[in-house]
Amino acid sequence: MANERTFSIIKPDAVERGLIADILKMITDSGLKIKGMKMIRMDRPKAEGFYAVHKERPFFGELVDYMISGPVVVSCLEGENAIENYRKLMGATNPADAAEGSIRAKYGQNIQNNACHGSDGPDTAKTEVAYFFNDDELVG
Ligand code: 3AN
Repeated sequence: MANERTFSIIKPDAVERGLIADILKMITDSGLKIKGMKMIRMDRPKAEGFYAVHKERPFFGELVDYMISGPVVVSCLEGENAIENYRKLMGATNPADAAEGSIRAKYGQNIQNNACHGSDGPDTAKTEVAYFFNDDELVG
């Protein structure tokens, strides 16, 4: 599999608990390379746009409230099979179901406050990277 890019968010609950460095270490130790990274605080329209696919879900409002509740670290990650490898490293959406040693098993608190986001396929990866980064910010 050729080099691939994916998009990651270290979510507000993890930033708040001082876990940025721990999570980034797990990411880089796994072999993924950081192409671009920044700390931002999303406003409501930005978060609503990002999670637009979940608009009809009952948890949408709370999810958006949570994602704008504090700063997040967004990054573009690159590596062989990056999308699938990062999904594996994160573990299942619900930390209670996440494989031992995964980011969500270690640091997730519940199905909403689950520490991190990673793109779920090539199309979303492209869209999500472009939603947060200009080409000249992907310098790594
Ligand atoms: P993933 O982030 O593993 O791809 P998605 O895309 O199904 O999972 O969900 C997006 C985000 O919505 C999750 N990361 C989580 O924060 C939140 N979420 C998903 N399912 C629920 C749920 N049943 N209740 C509350 N929040 C949820």
